[in-house]
Amino acid sequence: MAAAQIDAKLLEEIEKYIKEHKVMIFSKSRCPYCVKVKELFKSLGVDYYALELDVIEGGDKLQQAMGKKAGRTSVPQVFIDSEHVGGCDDTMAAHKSGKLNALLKL
Ligand SMILES: N[C@@H](CCC(=O)N[C@@H](CS)C(=O)NCC(=O)O)C(=O)O
Repeated sequence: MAAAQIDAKLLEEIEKYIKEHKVMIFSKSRCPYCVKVKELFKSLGVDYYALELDVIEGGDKLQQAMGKKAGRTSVPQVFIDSEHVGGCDDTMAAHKSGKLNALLKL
């Protein structure tokens, strides 16, 4: 398969995850920033879906493709109702500013 086709397939997969889960976190199981955002959502009583890219097969490829979707390949990357919130710092800032609660309709 050509590289462009592989990229398109990976992006499609990313979009599917984002569409299917109200709160979608692209994460890694041992990443402290990922743990922090998951703890935040837990403390808010909000369900989320975390895809642990270091656990699933092909997670590294999805992580690279995330660069095209989110402009960054670091984890975590958080999406709420398909809106890109960002990484851990962005999510914490959004919580502080009230944007997160607004997105979550809390
Ligand atoms: N400032 C970033 C820090 C995120 C970060 O440094 N994540 C590390 C994992 S703990 C990362 O993505 N490293 C590259 C990798 O794991 O491939 C944020 O707030 O999300």
